[in-house]
Amino acid sequence: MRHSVLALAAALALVPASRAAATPAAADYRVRLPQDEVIYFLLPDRFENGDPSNDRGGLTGDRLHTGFDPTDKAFYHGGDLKGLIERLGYIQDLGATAIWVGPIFKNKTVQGPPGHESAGYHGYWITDFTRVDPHFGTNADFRALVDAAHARGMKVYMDIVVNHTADVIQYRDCPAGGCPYRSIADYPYTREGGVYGKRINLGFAGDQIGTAANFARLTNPNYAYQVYVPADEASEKVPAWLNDPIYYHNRGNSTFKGESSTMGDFVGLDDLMTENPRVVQGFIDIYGKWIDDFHVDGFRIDTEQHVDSAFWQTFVPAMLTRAKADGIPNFHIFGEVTTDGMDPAHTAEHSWTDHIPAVLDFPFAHAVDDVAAGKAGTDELARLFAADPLYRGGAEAAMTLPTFLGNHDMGRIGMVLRKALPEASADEILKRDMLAHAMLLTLRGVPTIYSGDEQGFAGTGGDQDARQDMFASKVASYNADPLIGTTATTATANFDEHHPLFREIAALARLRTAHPALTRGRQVVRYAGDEPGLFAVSRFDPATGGEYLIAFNTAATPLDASVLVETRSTDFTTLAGAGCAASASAPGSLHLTLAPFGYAVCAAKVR
Ligand SMILES: [Ca+2]
Ligand SMILES: [Ca+2]
Repeated sequence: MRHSVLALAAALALVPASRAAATPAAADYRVRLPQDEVIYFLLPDRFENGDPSNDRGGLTGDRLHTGFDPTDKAFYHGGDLKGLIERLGYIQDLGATAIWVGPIFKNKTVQGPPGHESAGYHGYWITDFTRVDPHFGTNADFRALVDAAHARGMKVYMDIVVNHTADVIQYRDCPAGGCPYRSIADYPYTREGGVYGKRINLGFAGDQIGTAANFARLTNPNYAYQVYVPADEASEKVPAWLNDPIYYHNRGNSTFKGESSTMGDFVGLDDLMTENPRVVQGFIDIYGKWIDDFHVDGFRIDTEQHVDSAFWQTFVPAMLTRAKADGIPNFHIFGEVTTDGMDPAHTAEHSWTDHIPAVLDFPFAHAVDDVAAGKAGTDELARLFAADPLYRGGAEAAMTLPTFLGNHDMGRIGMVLRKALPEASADEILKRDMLAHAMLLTLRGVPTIYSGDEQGFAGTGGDQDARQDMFASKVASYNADPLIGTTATTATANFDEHHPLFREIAALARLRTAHPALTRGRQVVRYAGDEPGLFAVSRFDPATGGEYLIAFNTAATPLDASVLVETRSTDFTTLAGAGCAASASAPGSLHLTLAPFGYAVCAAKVR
């Protein structure tokens, strides 16, 4: 399997980084559609340290003041935008065409109760929405990053947050934190501290009447809790309007159920009153300016499902209009709508209620993880794709969903495989990891590689345990975790372009971007079963109608089968993997022989 992928890489004459910058593709990156991209997702703090002088963000003191402690997975490690710029060639060599950069905005350096502090190294605790966090560099560095990526024909997607800011607002009647959610029914907006409390906010007709006149009557934020902003943080947030507690829900912590899902604080983070038209306009101004000033190519939206739908229905069209006016016709927006399992109804529902162009395909991640780990039959994939018409825009829209195998929250594919198969050999884990990546890079959706997966990072869990450094790490638990496909560890830098996963991903990414059938082509499931074994689809070139048969064997045993193809597809060329017969056995039937965990991508000759 690997040999033919490597042969493919040679045939495609991989372009070294130094020459890649001058390829003609650089000129037309704007015309590429979202589904034409291969995305590489990284957290800047954990990717490359290009400037040790900014490691403490210009702050002094211990780690609770600077946020910097490269030995602790909960603190800043030193990665920055200069480092990312230096490594663009590596990302391009991998075959990625777009970079999703974790949030770069200025964060609250450290938050959390005594003894449980953590730093904003991940970027999701924003205080200043207008500037780059000093740990990562400057706005000028971000401009240099976007310009350098564009010069290579690569796109840059920003990771944005509107659901919450850092935890700054406090509740006097809940000094210890962990404040429970107080519902609208128990704590109406027009009473202070409960239904029998003092009358306040008279005439406010509720958060569902999104007019300026209605929200002008909401002047007292103390309906559920007595809120205050600590004096030393009174002007911490930028723009300045964000410092007024009236623009937040202030109802205590979300239980992630019912009303609290959109109105509760996400583990203490200040939850914005996104129903208020002042907040809607505020965020249109904030993020519109990043498009205007930096000409970024898209947004990944954090915690989308915890913001009311009306907000998105106004915000999304405003961003698309802004991007068009800035000469960015194919600006991509994809939201984070998480699912606990293979539940495409939930993600599709948000495509309708929020009018969001795309959502991260969590159901895809769950399905491929289950199937690649041998925990489910291949029919789980068939059920996933059968739900594509549920999305707003139908199966066509499903092609723009960023697909992935794992991430910085749920953990990596390597971790999933090892947990599911504790007795499996290192070689079997590597083969299953490659099979999962082959699915990611050939099936419908926009393949999104999580930085480090291409170097065999696994980890022991999600969140902090899945955020290993690409540069030499000082975190003991990261360095103790064996990597997949190499004897190296995270104690040394891992930008190895000869790693077997890197080489396979690079070859398949180039195969994908070279064949419109694999980026824009309609997909039809040809075979799925209720046990591990064969999964096969056909994808079709949108211009020629040429058929690409793509088949995977998720079982540990060799596979021999006949698969339905178009009757016009009589002769096939193997583009990756191995196992398709050179010609149909009879009209409409192609014979396949796949190795254990093998796959094949075979193109029918177009007559
Ligand atoms: Ca640095
Ligand atoms: Ca919210």
